[in-house]
Amino acid sequence: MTDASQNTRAGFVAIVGKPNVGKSTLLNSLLGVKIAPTSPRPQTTRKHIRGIYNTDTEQIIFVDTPGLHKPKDALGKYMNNEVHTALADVDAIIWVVDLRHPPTDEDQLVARQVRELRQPLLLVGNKVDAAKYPDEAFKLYRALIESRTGDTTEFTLSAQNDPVAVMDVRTSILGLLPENPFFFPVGAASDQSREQWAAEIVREEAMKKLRDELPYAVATRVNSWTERDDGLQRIEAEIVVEKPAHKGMVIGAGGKQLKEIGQAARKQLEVFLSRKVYLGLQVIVIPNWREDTEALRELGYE
Ligand SMILES: Nc1nc2c(ncn2[C@@H]2O[C@H](COP(=O)(O)OP(=O)(O)OP(=O)(O)O)[C@@H](O)[C@H]2O)c(=O)[nH]1
Ligand SMILES: [Mg+2]
Repeated sequence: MTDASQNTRAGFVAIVGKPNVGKSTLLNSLLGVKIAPTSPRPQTTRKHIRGIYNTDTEQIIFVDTPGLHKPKDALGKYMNNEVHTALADVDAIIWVVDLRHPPTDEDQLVARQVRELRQPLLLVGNKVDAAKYPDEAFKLYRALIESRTGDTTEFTLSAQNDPVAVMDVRTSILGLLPENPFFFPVGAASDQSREQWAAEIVREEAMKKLRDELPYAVATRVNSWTERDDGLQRIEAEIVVEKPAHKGMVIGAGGKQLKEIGQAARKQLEVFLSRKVYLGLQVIVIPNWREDTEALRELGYE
């Protein structure tokens, strides 16, 4: 064979599930690098993120998606739409479920979607480390897709601290890849820009620190990123809130909370970039941005 592409296999794999089951944690573990934000709050992921895994002859493009849920606003509708788009045209699907609990309505919502798809399915029972009755829970999830005709492979694992089991998932996917040329250049772990990635790290830290409804009212973006001669990365970012009253709540008394968010985000950025980072943070108001399609677009949700 003279055409190198004939020796390669490559394909897309969507990671779906209800909010907070550990989809993004699993993606990061599958790749061995952190590209997606994770947090204890549901609906952390807002738009699909592609993560790319390469061997010499194989390429898996994982597509992490927002948790499927009943949407309350334009942002929620956008998030669910991201899931449907990601499911079109994939070679395999990973459905992540939380083994600590039996299925809920939101799991049913996901099950209804994956039941209809013919591609191979990997049913991943996650958080086994914290589950009391993992086998019983798994049976209930399995029952939701009994009527499926496509192949299903089952895994029970902890996405957070079970690298061997995560590797089994990856190996299983490598066996499913169709013959294809690589879709992305070798070397990049994600197709996000460094600005998008950094903005997500800031949002992750804001979501972890803020309380009540506020984490959901926050968006982030990076406006500039420059490198100084001595290697320092200078990143200017904005935290966007939807009401003037939220501004002070994010900043906190004496600016304490904003400072904590900034410090935590800077630490993460420095670890992953292996560079010193200066992170400038501003808080701005875009009124009701979650309901405003124009603002959503401006914030990268398009
Ligand atoms: N105990 C335990 N916790 C986990 C495991 N995997 C993920 N988590 C935790 O579950 C929470 C949600 O994880 P995420 O990866 O953000 O979940 P997600 O499914 O991407 O959530 P959304 O993006 O909101 O839909 C975080 O606090 C994780 O640390 C696991 O294997 N065991
Ligand atoms: Mg996520």
